[in-house]
Amino acid sequence: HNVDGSAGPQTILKGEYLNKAKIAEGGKKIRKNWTSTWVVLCSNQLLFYKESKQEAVANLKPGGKPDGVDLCGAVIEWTKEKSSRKHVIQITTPNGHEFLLQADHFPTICKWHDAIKKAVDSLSSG
Ligand code: I3P
Repeated sequence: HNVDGSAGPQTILKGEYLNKAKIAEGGKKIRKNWTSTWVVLCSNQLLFYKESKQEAVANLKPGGKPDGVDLCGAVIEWTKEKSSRKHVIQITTPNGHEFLLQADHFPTICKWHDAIKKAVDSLSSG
């Protein structure tokens, strides 16, 4: 296990609160529900926590795993069609899960878009 208590790979971008909505699961549209989520980017996955990672790790049940998205084969793109909100990115996984991430502060979401894209690209290039 890593020093932070997770067994996962290394952290690329440390936690920050972003607005998150899951809009499809397994290719099926689901009702959109925006929530503020503490997001952490690792080399191969994006992790979602309800509270800061420090609290989340403290509250995690033994053997429990945080909610997350596997970035292998994922597609990340800016979208203006999927929301009336500004500054929205969409992450689509090969198994048909679709997530939206949004921040009011444009540089914030830009930073996450670029970092996630980089992580996805480096996974596909081996
Ligand atoms: C949804 C809610 C979302 C909105 C969504 C609505 O209504 O207002 O905030 O998404 O629009 O359907 P409800 O709470 O009744 O489910 P945005 O904020 O991203 O626009 P949508 O159906 O056009 O996705």
